[in-house]
Amino acid sequence: MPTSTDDPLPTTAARLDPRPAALCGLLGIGAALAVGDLVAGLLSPASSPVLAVGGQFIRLTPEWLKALAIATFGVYDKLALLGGMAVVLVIVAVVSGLASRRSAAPGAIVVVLLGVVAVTSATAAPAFSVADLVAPLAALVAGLAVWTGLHRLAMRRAAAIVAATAPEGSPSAASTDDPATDTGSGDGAAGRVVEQPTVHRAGPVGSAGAARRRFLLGVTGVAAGAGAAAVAGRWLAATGGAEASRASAGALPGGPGPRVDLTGADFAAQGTPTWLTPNSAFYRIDTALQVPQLTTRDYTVRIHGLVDRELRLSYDDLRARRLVEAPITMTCVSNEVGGSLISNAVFLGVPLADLLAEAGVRPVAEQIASTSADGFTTGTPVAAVSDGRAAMLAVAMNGEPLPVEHGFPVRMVVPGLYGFVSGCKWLTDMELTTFAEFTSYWEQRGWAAQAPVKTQSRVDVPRAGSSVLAGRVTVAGVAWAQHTGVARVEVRADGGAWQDAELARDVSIDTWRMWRTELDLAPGAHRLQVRATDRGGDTQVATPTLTIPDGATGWHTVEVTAI
Ligand SMILES: Nc1nc2c(c(=O)[nH]1)N[C@H]1C(S)=C(S)[C@@H](COP(=O)(O)O)O[C@H]1N2
Ligand SMILES: [Mo]
Repeated sequence: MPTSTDDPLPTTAARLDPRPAALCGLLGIGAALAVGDLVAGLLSPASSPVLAVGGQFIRLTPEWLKALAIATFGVYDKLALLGGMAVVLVIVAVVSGLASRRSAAPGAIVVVLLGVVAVTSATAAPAFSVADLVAPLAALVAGLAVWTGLHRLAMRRAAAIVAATAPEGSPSAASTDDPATDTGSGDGAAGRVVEQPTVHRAGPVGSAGAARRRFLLGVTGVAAGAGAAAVAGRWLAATGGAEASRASAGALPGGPGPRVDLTGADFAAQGTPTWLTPNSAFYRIDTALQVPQLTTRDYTVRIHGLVDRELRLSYDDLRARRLVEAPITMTCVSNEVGGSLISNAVFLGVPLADLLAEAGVRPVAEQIASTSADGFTTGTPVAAVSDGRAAMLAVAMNGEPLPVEHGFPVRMVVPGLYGFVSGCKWLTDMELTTFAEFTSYWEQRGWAAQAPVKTQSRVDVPRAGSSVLAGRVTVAGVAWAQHTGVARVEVRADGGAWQDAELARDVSIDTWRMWRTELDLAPGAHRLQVRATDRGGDTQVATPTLTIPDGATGWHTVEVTAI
């Protein structure tokens, strides 16, 4: 430090108060994360240290905990994870600050350890590239710099306050304005004062004020800088080009909007969902903490492996091909009986059969191993996409380019298979392979390799736990037997006789089908149940089973009170 006022007092004996100590910890770690986010926003959004660690956490989470998280938080599971991480980080930051009241070392060690966790998480990401190390390393350097800098300012502040409040006559309380009494402190600064008595020099009270101000300045500066860096990083990540690319993806054939006759397809007026799910309400499930930001310009999908001719197709190549439009109900294997992880949309895309025929799939190929831009994988049976169903590489959903969070610019959709074995979003690679050769993301975690959607039905009204007026009560909901079709839905109260429900118009065997009926309910508590039968005559399985490994079974049962 060049001037004496910068370093007025020794800090060796000082001890930080808990509050400034905790503040240093919070700001050190906060600044690290903010710089990490900013650098990631500039280079590659998914390399943000928070997202990298969150992603690694998701990959390592045991199945039971993941199932519990989805059951508890549903589509907000990622928000819950980030919230949990924030709480843990705040605790770690405060504790490491409090552990550093005498020395900066404990906090510095914590910052380095967090940096190591971020770097190892980044390297463990399936789509890792060396550039993804820049953000966590920048975070580490920024964290260390801010931590040591603020800690030093806090120590000076503490030392200055000790000096200012020390009892009269103690060496450090001596006024440096009076060199004659300044015999005890013996530090370099005081020495210089002795040599230059004309220089204005604040006394301990004045220098405590200056040290306080400098710490305050440091704290506000770091807080403002970190806040700005975090906001800029988020903004850069969110405007990674995907939304802009989507906006200019080009007019869809036939103009906007799905061409499908919706008349009589639902009983929405009586409480079922609308037959078509608006994109904004379509359920969303994926492992991506940061939605991959792809653009149509840079997009290619490679089709290779057990084929005669490898294909590499750009977005324009795909758009120039024969496109088909089909309504398809998508379902998540994690959907509990009665759950809401099911939605229906009209998808537009290139028939998978066309692409596979052009590539020349070898007879030994059993499985399509699909990879997403973020490294997620699905494994789809070749047989299922070769039987004439509307399996496709979708480019549009409900008459709009695919929403970014639903896989823009290209995803796979296969009617009748759960999403985890068929619905690869942000699709960049398809390798024809065998079941023995390839194990998909969820199969590695104990889920099935093959998973056709199980026939299911759900009561939407009356809601479970609700009260209804005794007498004739409207009961309505949805049923699905994808790629077979719903032939019949039956409802009963209190384990009594099954009663046929009225079915809405059948638009496609690949979509859900709405139903409604009326039941006579006397005052009191009632258990309502529903079951569906498919066109092959198979009635949905009564035995309740877990969602893992290949989808829940059982009859949706709701308890209501008639009053
Ligand atoms: N890239 C990627 N694709 C993915 C997933 C994922 O985690 N990452 N999840 C799959 C699962 S489990 C389901 S149920 C569907 C959900 O598709 P949606 O979010 O468009 O409803 O996407 C599938 N495709
Ligand atoms: Mo899923």
